[in-house]
Parts: sequence; C-alpha cells; structure tokens
Amino acid sequence: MKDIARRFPENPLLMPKDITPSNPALKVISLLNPGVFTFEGKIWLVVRVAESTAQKESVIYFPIVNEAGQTEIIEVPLNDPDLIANDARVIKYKGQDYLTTLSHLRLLCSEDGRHFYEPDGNNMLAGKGIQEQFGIEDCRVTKIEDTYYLTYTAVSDNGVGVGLRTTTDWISFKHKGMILPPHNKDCAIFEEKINGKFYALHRPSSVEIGGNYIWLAESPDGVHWGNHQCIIKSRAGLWDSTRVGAGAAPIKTKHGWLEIYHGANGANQYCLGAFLLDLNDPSKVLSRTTQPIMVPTEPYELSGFFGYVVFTNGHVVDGDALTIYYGAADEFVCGAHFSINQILSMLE
Ligand code: MAN
Repeated sequence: MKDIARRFPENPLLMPKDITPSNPALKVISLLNPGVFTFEGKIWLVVRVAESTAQKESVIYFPIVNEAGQTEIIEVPLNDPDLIANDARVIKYKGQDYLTTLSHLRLLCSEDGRHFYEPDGNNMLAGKGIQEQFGIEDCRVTKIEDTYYLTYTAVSDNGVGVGLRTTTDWISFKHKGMILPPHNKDCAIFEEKINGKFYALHRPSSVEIGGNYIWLAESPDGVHWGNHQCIIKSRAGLWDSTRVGAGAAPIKTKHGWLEIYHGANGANQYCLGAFLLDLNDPSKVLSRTTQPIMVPTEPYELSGFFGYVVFTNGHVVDGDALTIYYGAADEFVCGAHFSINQILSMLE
C-alpha cells in the first residue's frame, strides 16, 4: 500500500548499537517510540530504551526488578511447559505476565533534527517506585506555558497505567504519580487549555465489553482527570480493527485539532491515521481518515524486534510541515515528513 510519508533518507536515525546500556550487565535490545520537544534551540527526543541480556539458544532470559529495586535476570528453558512465549514483547511464566525487556527513557538532542546525540550529563529517566517496576515507556511531551508535561506508560505487576512527571529545566522533575490507572496508555495532553480546562487523549483497554479505544478527559490542573468520553473506536475490517491509540499532542489547525494516531489490526500490524476534533469542543469528532497515512513498507519497518510497526508519539510542526519521529519495527528510531494540508485532505 502506498502512503503519504516522506521518510528521511538517513533512516534509521538511531539503532540499538548507538546507545550505551544503563548497566554493563544489560544489552540494548531496541530503541523506540520517542517523545519530542524543543528546548534551548535544539530538537530533543525522549527515546524509549528497551534492555535485556544477550540471549542464548534453548533458554529465554528476561529482566525483572526485584523488591530491592535491582534488576534480576530470570532464566527459563524454552521447553518449560509453564512458559508461553509467542510474542517477542511479553511472556507468561507460571501464570504470571512479564515483559521480555525493561524500558527506561533517554534524552538525546540535535541541531538539525537528523543527527541526534546524548549531551554530557545525566540523560536517563528511569522507573521509580512500585508502579514503575517493569519500566517506563512511550513518553509524550506537552508544553503548556513554561512547564513540560511528560506522560508515559508505567508498567509493573500491578498493571499498565499512565504516569506523569513535569519539568521546566529538564534537570529536576516533579513526580506526579499515576494519573490514569491500569489498563491505560497512549496519553497525550493538549498543548493549550480549552475554556480554562486541560484536555488529554488516553487509551484505556476494556477486556470484555468494549475494546482498545481512544478517550478524551478533562482536568482543572493537569493531574486530576475526569469527564471521560470515548471518541475513537477500532473499526472492523480496516487497518485499525483491533486497537487505536493517540500519538503526540493534537496539532491546532484552523479546521480543528488534528491528531495523528496508531491503529493495529488482528495481526498486530501498526499503521498511522488521523482524525480531527472540534476546536472548541474536542469531544466532537469532525472527521477521520479511512486509509492510513503511513504504512510499514521499508525493510527497517517490516523487520526488527517486532516487525510491521510504525508508531509515533512525537513530532515538530513548522507551518504546513509536520516532521514525525517514530519507532520502526519496535527497534529503530526514524523520521518522516508530512504536509498537514495533505493529511487534512484525506479526512472523510
Ligand atoms: C505491549 C507492548 C510492549 C510493552 C507492553 C507494556 O505488550 O507495547 O512493547 O512493553 O505493552 O506497555
């Protein structure tokens, strides 16, 4: 299928070998799904770094954080009858769910938006506390006034929810705790208040009735969220038939709030689409693309840690030019350009 993305010729911009592990006992398995912001004249990525140990034949190793807060490696023979390992991302062992990798976030910057590097100093944001014991992932960054809001997936054996940290200087962070409890992820706060209130998109998952849908919430302070409304559902028979989730903060256009989102089908193939929300009342969905705007097509999108994936949660807007940064095949960080007007013309 053809899409309307103009991929960077330099893709992939970042690969696992470009980043040093957080701990010499670990190996960087994949880099994915960066949040994006601009600060002090540079473009910054908040890259998710997923780590484990080097694997060997006939056993599976997976990292866990023990009660003392240290990373421990569990080893299980692949033929263990108590092991279910048919998804590269998650496994079940003795009835318990585990992640195959542990993720933290790493800050990288760039002068030109194409060549990213880790500046001197501490660039690591790691999970903290019992609700982040299995790591933190897929950070969205929203700037409102002088404060940056970081919403990210917080994983532990209690479940998968949305954590919030705020900062003004990217050196000190305020931990606001879990703002949306399990199961919830893909939370993006709008970059402006509407009628005095904060708004956010988020993605709870309902296991029996309902599904993996995008919801809208409002808040007086960016921390306490309520008045939840379901606004975008998966669509049977289409590329987004199984799950949908918001990308980065919606883009304000004169026609409405434009949101780039990901959708996956039953085969776990992830594409990007778009929808438009009313400027004054974002619970009103004005239109949505039937076709995806981006489909995995390049070798680095089709095969990797988890192939056939393009996933975005960060971008830079300059007039009509939208540059998205995205995770490809759950292993590489890439970039692509879009025209906002061309995306708007695909809305139905
Ligand atoms: C899914 C995937 C994984 C992720 C877990 C927890 O299984 O998105 O990459 O680690 O959810 O968020």
